[in-house]
Amino acid sequence: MWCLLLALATFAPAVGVSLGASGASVLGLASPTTTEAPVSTPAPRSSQAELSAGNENGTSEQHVRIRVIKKKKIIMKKRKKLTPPRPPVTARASVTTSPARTLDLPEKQEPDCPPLGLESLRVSDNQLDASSSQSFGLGPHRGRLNIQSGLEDGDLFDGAWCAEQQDAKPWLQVDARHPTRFSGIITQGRNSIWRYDWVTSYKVQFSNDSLTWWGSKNRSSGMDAVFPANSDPETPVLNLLPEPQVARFIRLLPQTWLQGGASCLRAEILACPVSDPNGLLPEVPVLGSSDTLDFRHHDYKAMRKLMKQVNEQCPNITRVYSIGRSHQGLKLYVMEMSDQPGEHELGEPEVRYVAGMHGNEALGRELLLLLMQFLCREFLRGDPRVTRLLTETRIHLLPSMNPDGYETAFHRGSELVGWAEGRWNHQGIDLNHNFADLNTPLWEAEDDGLVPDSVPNHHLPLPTYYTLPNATVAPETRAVIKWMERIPFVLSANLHGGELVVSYPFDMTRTPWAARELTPTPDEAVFRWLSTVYAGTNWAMQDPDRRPCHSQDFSLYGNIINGADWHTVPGRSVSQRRAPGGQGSHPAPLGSSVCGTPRHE
Ligand SMILES: *[C@@H]1O[C@H](CO)[C@@H](O)[C@H](O)[C@H]1NC(C)=O
Ligand SMILES: *[C@@H]1O[C@H](CO)[C@@H](O)[C@H](O)[C@H]1NC(C)=O
Ligand SMILES: *[C@@H]1O[C@H](CO)[C@@H](O)[C@H](O)[C@H]1NC(C)=O
Ligand SMILES: *[C@@H]1O[C@H](CO)[C@@H](O)[C@H](O)[C@H]1NC(C)=O
Ligand SMILES: CC(=O)N[C@H]1CO[C@H](CO)[C@@H](O)[C@@H]1O
Ligand SMILES: [Zn+2]
Repeated sequence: MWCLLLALATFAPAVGVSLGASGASVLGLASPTTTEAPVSTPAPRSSQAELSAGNENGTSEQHVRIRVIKKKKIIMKKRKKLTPPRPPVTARASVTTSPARTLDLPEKQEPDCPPLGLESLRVSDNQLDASSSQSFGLGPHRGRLNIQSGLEDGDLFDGAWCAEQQDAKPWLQVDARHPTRFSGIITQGRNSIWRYDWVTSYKVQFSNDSLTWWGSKNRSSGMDAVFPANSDPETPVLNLLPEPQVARFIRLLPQTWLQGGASCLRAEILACPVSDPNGLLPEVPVLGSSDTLDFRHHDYKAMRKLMKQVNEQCPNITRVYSIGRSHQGLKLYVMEMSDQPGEHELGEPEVRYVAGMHGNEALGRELLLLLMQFLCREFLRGDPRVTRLLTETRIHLLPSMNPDGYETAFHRGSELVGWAEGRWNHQGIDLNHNFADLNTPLWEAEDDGLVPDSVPNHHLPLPTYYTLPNATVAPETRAVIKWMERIPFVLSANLHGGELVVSYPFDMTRTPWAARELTPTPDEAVFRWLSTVYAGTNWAMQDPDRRPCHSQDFSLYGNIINGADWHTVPGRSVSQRRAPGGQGSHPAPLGSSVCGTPRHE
């Protein structure tokens, strides 16, 4: 499932209009509704490790900022059962203080076959079948790893396949359509704000004709294998089959489930294509892309190497520099692309793209790596449009603002990482909410009639609390702020995972605590135009058949939205857009991403 999410924010042109202000991040004002930007949240998934860490310590509030993407009431309906009492919301509420995770990563589980594509939708709805379903919204087509519920339970977009309560022998079936070597199964429980449902054990059966079935046997006992499944709604649990089986159909047969709950699950099947010697079935379509672009995922070393290569290929228009280090000491590399690398030329607008502030959101990072390769290649080819872009602007690409988080998520693998692991920086801080709130002081000054005579409406200084040495500001955030102070950016974009939409400022509602409210900047028209240009030329956004990430259909509004009208986020990355104390820039987050972390797609 592909959810491109763009948050686009811009700045006031350095000259002229000042755009009102900036994204703001209230390092502290996090109201319960604002724990997460809907934008950037791939999915409310939580990993077991984190939940248990929290339970031990009673300090896991940060990990339970789960219910992103949704509205206020939802967030307030936190799952008490799993959540230790949450400390009162204080100035630090927006900061997550997870028990410091080290980069000693659990062994990477290397399933031998790739996902069949329940999550990615390569497996279509009509390949999924079930013994029964509680409702259409809980049908077999919803039994896909990482799928999320809509706002309400009971609508068409529920968060799992659920068998009817009275179904004594429930099963979920996948028709791979071709002989396939099944090697493993990954399951999750039901994604819901209101209910707990998950399967605690299941059996697996196979068939070539959907009539005759055989089971996966336990090698030691010779009996049907019973696989241990989930113990919370979100953590993906992988079971490799004792013996991979070649068949066309596979069924998961829940044996036990959470008491008081129903047989609900979301799954991914690991499967390798096999050739069909009899040629009775249509050829297995070749996976992958015919595009010559390099679609691998790049970990830190590979990313650094690729940036170096681009620099070597296009020395005249590129420069690689670092704006600082992550908490764990990884450099935050930027690729600068312009005709005079290293120089600010008068009148040449400075633009920046930032990806990967949520470390586990992989797509933005890959898109920026592709963009730098594209600009280099097209420049060498003499493409006039690219040449003009490089001559008349100075572009800065930061593919990974949270490299520590990425490494964590990358090593775990996309199917098993869950939504939380690697999302925050190593200290547990959500970089997307870690910037200073510049909106509030500006709006207060406006209300007092002080703008623009006594208080400027751009180049706002950082609030004092934010500049104290003990302020909870991540090293990654500090690095980006310094960067913004050093370079007079006029436009910026952040790429996120989550929804497929361009979101533009403001991101914070002017009415305190309002969950959503149209909050335009003075440059509303410019932002709408920029966002529309992006959305209008984005192939995935223009695809009429695309499936929404959640239930909200942004295509009704041209795939763009005012951030605050979507979901207020004080202290969202959008705040980045505001160069604190810096140039009159309104950085714009431009997000792109996926409902999950793409790996095999
Ligand atoms: C297989 O059998 C062994 C011994 O009876 C048991 O411990 C194990 O849990 C079984 N595994 C599965 C997947 O059924
Ligand atoms: C199912 O089909 C596969 C591939 O055609 C074949 O190798 C396998 O033996 C069949 N299994 C059964 C039980 O018929
Ligand atoms: C870089 O610039 C130099 C000097 O202008 C020129 O000779 C060279 O061909 C350029 N190289 C590339 C790869 O454009
Ligand atoms: C941070 O330092 C300031 C002044 O040094 C102090 O007043 C404030 O209480 C400190 N804040 C925290 C959260 O420790
Ligand atoms: C307050 C508390 O219980 N802190 C504990 C949190 O967990 C770490 C690691 O398990 C312990 O070292 C702390 O003492
Ligand atoms: Zn994000």
